[in-house]
Amino acid sequence: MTHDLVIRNGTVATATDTFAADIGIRDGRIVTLADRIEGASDEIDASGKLVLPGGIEAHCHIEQESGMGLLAADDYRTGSISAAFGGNSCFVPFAAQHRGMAIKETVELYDSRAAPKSVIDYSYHLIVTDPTELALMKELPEAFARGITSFKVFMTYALSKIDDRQFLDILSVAKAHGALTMVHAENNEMINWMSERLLAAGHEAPRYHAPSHPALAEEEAINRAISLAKLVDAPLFIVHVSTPGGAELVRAARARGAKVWGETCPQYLFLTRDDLDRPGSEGAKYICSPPLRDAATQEALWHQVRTGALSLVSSDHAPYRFDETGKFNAGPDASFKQIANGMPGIEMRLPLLFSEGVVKGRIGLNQFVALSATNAAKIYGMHPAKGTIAIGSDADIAIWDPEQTWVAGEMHDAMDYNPFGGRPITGRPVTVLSRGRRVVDDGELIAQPGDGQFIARKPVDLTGLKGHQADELNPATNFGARVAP
Ligand code: DUC
Ligand code: ZN
Ligand code: ZN
Repeated sequence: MTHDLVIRNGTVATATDTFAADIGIRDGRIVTLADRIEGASDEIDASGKLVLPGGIEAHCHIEQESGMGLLAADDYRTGSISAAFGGNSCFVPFAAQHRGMAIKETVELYDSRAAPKSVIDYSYHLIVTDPTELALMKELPEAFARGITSFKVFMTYALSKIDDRQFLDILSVAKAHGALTMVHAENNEMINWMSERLLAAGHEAPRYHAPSHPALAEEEAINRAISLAKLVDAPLFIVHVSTPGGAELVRAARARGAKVWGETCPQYLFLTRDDLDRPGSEGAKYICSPPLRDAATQEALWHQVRTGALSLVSSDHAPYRFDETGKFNAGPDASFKQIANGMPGIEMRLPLLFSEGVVKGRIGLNQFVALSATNAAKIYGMHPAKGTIAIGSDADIAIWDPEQTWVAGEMHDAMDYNPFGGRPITGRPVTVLSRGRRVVDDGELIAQPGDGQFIARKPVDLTGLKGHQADELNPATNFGARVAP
């Protein structure tokens, strides 16, 4: 069999196995795994390297306006390049509907942003803030039909939040079509109440962002979101879980058979609220929501990751520069409530997870692969085309030098700071392929903007979903009331 490219002499790892093999690639897909593959027009020597599925970054904000209308610093060119240097061969940013905007218009806008610029494959999660009848009945099903199979909602932020009734509507539509609902789960009124009291007492500095978003606000909202999903028996994904209590709720729901998954993010594993207390206005760099917590929370979240309660570690790359175009768009003296929420991390996610997770023995290599690629591919409907190394899968591959030591500095994103800067790291992705094309080769960018393709995703896998639909929705027990999906 002829191959376009062979990766030789590497140690291959998937979410389950680690083995020595050559990988033969033809027409962008893996067609041969063998001890030794003879002859190829092109080859990469991976001696001493790890050959892993390319990372899938499933939570990032690229060329997206926040609920407040603030545009992220990275567009699809810089965002995808930074993702690739961080070991990713595919990403799934958000396509954000703002109130008054049609879903169709939203998707077309993001197509126009992504298609000409992305160097890696991409899809979108739709953010839904205006679930009109048209959106629920026609536009969300249409988006789903073209392969956008996850819809995100917010339980907080005045301009983005939906109420519980709207949440139920979206969950039911998603369930009917096989889409997955994602949620930013924090109790809006607990946050507003705390913020108002803090500000009234003159506490405006970045450090007060942490107490303004209590852990209980997250736990209450996760519990409510899971309850709403259970009422209609719909699958649910909790984004950026920052509390052990929240992770326990996810674990417990799944243990009872519900399709409820969650992720945490590098900022909750590697930073603490002490970072909000940095001198001057530096603390603004560390404002994100949910907020950074404490060292005990970090350890507890590692436990939740290691023991499988949380299925992904995603970056939540939300890049706002440390200037008036980003963090301080409300002015140089902005209070913690006005400073833009979010920090970059798309290029740091996997090196941090490898260095602090695999090298330090907190997780094994196969779990690293699961957390960085395979679980995202499965949860978001891209497996087995993406997220693994198998015959027939896309040749989305990251070749890692597991021993390279380096210090985190400037990244390839459009940012002017790296919240993880100065950290010593062991292990680095050196070559990244997307469908067999070199995106990054030996630390050099090869791909061109526009080389990435939109990936139409499959419905969420509901196999084994244990029925949680409430009795009250059962026509046999609901006294004849008609409860439409
Ligand atoms: N939620 C996110 O998912 N990202 C940035 C800010 C936020 O609140
Ligand atoms: Zn969020
Ligand atoms: Zn986010």
